[in-house]
Amino acid sequence: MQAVFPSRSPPAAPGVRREDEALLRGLGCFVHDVRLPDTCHVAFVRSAHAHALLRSIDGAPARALPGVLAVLTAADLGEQCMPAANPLLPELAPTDFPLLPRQHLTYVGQPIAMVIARSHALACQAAALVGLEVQALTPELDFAAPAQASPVARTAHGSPEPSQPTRPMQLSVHAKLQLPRVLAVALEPRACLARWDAQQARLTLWLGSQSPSRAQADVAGALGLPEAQVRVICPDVGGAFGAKASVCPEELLVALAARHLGGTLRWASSRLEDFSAGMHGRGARLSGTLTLDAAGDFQALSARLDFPLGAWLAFSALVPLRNAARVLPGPYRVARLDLQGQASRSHTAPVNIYRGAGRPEAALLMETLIDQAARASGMDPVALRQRNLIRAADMPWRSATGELLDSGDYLRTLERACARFDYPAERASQAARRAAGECVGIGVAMYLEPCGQGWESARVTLHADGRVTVASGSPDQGQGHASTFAQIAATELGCQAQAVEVLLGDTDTCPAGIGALASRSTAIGGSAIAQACREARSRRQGGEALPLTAQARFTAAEAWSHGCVMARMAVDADTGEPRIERLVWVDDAGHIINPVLARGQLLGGAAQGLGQAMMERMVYDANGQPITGSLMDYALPRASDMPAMEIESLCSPSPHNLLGAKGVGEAGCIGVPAALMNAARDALQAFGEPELQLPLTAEQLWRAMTFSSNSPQPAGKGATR
Ligand code: SMO
Repeated sequence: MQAVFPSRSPPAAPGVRREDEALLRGLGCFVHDVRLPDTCHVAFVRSAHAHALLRSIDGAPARALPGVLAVLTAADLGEQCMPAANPLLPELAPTDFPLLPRQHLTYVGQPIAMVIARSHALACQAAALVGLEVQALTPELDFAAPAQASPVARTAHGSPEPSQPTRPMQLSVHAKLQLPRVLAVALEPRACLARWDAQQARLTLWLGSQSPSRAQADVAGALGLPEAQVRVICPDVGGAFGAKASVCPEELLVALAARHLGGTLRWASSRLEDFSAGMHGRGARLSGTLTLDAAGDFQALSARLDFPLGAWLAFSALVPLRNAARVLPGPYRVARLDLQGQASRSHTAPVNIYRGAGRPEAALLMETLIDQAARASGMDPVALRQRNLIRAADMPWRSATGELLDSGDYLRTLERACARFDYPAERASQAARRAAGECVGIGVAMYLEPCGQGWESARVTLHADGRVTVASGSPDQGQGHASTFAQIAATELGCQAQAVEVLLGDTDTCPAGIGALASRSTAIGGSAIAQACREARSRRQGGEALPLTAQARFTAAEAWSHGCVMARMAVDADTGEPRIERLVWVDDAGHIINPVLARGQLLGGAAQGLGQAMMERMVYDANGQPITGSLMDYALPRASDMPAMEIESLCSPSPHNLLGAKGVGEAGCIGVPAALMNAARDALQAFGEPELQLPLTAEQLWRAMTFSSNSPQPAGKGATR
């Protein structure tokens, strides 16, 4: 396969996104904007208990309200279960989860019944009138310790016994990390609109989704219909980030109820519903031990990865555990590896993929361990990394977990970041500020961003009048795919991008696809477009009459982006208030098609990564009640929280796809939190090796300084950590 880059790609006109004008002028079409006649509205009656037995449901008072059409329960809609999780791990226990419960309530926010009314307000009002008789039970929660229930899935990676005797170990460091649960707060909460056409026995579902083909299969499965009898349309989607990758019970219920009632139904999640019953992210507990020999070479990494997944498993729920286990030990050579991971269920909202999906966990654990090892051994953290990075000459590299890293010069990236950051000068200035009593830390993190496996498809039509239509299975949720895809097609066909119309997010007009996930849209989806264009072009050159249509399905071996983040953080010695003073970031995403869009992805990922590192946290109380239920309780970063970032892109083209492209969407969530964690730990070095966790709140940093054994003040009596 011949890779073509970068000479064939014209420079992108700066700032040109064909999506922007409509979106910025309020002319976009989101699910909310789709208007159909005779639409009725759905509100869900939800569990107030994390664990309870449902004794009875009394829908009569709600039904009595004028304008209420129905109150539907499991007795009306049947015993449908959620589609099974993608069986990505070998030991997957079956976990049937009913769309509506007959008896068992297993998380706060679980839908119990649905009320359908003429208006949204009326549906909500009636839902509050539905009488529930329940018997509360003790919930099993998973915040402090692994859930008691047996794991639903496991994974393990180990190295064979080394052929040569291992060198004497010099030093072992150990880290325990507890990632907070967070929410992928999209601008647009979940929403869907379902229309049942009784004559054609066909359902059309407008849905905010990253994977229309997956949603089509899941909805068809729930309805017991052939896939062709379900059309999924994803109009403009206001952000997804993994949380809109898999269907939720509410969406399948709206589809079932539309058929049950023979009409058109709309459901729009409130922000509170997204917080309490939407799909959460992260929340893993990680522990690891890194062992070095006297020279500083990484001899062994052992790690335990514990991923609590909540009450039911979304289709992609096992992806984070699988990714964390396969991405470790990151871009480093480690002589021996022992990784054990498990996923478990508990009485909380479900946890699914969220931007990075296991990659951030792998980077956080490995990079924390490396900085600890540097402090314990007295080696410089950059020098320690330099020593252990996989060499460019060894690419492609088969990792200890069996992954094939395609390309990349990790040493060059680290060196470039050091030069850009002016690392020696930064260390000198840190020493001077420390001598003057300031707490200042420098954090380094390197990361890998594997960019998706499998296939994507495309269809390209050349019209007689010179226009081109491109249809892709990889939809858009704000990334600007139409701009990028038009640019790819224009480059391949030698036409103007303006002549290229792009169709996305409609199972009737687009070919099937895996979807916009795992940083894969450009590398795999874009390559499918390039392949279809090449076929169309050669058929045209062969004299075939127009219009002509070429289809392609492109299957790629995985591309691996990587990068390095360096951050300087000051911590106020009196209040613990952290301030990110500087952030330098070198990312290598291979051949970049559209630098403006790629930079947007990097910045957006960094904002979400910074939020997770510094402030975001879903909190449950001891009864399993979520107590962060709004944006008043849950801290999202604002523009003023973002430091100035210096971003540089390097290019190690991937040999695994037609464009030399890699992914870019998740990098910010992967590298930034790890660098900020290391900067905070470095800032607090004078206080020993405090066990910091994300988010790095002022309170936590203050406690670490105030109650550490190295603290100048005596530790307070009530010290809790
Ligand atoms: S977490 Mo992504 O949408 O694969």
